[in-house]
Amino acid sequence: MIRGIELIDARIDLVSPFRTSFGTQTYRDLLFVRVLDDDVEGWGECVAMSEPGYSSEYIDGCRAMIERFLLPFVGPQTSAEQFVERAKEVRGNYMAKAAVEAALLDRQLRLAGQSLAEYLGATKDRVASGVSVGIQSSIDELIKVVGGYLADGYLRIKLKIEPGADIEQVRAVRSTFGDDLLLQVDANAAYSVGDAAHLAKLDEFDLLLIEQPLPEEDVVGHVDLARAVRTPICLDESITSYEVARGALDIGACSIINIKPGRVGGFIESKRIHDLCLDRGVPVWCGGMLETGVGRAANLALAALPGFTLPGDTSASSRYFAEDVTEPFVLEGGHLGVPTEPGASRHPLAAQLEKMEVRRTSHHL
Ligand code: OSB
Ligand code: MG
Repeated sequence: MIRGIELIDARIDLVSPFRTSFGTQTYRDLLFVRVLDDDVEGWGECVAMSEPGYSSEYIDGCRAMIERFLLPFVGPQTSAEQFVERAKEVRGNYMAKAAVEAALLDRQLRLAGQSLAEYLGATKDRVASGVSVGIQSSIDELIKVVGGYLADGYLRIKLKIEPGADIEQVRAVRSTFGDDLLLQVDANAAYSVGDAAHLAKLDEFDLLLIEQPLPEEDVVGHVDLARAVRTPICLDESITSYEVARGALDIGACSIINIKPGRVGGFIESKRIHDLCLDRGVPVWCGGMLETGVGRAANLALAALPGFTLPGDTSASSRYFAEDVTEPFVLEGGHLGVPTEPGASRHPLAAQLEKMEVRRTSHHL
């Protein structure tokens, strides 16, 4: 029986600043949902960032959303599936919902002795890891950073780009590391449709995809762009649900989808999007939000589904943190192992969490 829920705020330093077209992160504010049951506990990680730069959600807003509107949906025996149904009356707020869903899933799967991978229908026991490389201060620095990740064994490189830091950066990485390197770019919505001719200059570099070149709301703009460039368009920010995914594919806004559970309201919705894409032969890959091991464990289970045919942003703990809040995820031959233990999340190590914790609020049912 669920007795209560805790919301835990913490902060963890990143090993190096992470610069994107929407800002620079040097640390990660964290929000965990901890469901307290008689026998087990369930953990979920909220992936919202401190500020609403990637999407409209942000950590403090998610905490308020969860406390005021989502916790009332959780009773002593509420399953993740029931929570998802009940939470439909709250619009949007995907990352807040996903954090509660993950904690409930973790609780019920631990009670049932089942792993999230098995629950979702995973077919792989390890997943290929890519790495997302922030915008660097110079091309020399970029080459050094990419070279370091390749030496670590990462199987795919994603370069963050923005106007003024795009074509020459990609050219340098392609010419330094060769044509066999799996390479893609992510603009985080930094361009407009008028930049189509500029973005078409990326075509000569044989990228796997261009991720979210235009604003989240400009799904239709991506249709025009997709016709003007040869490189496949992949959507991240725009895809907030199964319905948006279906519509975007129907109109030709993208030919690849980055699935992030937080962005679409959870793992149950992620699985629906995966199944749709698998059915249509559309490749998907698992994105990331600089998660700790708590959320990374669940992402790896998702990435083990058969439709995840491209390497994801599921990097090892050491790419982000000197010390993860959980036992670290370690790269082995360019892959991360898919957790097989019962549950959805890897739980924090008490001593680690203690060092990072900022505050904790308890809610009794
Ligand atoms: O757009 O994919 C993104 C990180 C934070 C917010 C948005 C994005 C990212 C990344 C890094 O690209 C993914 C990761 O390594 O977790
Ligand atoms: Mg992205």
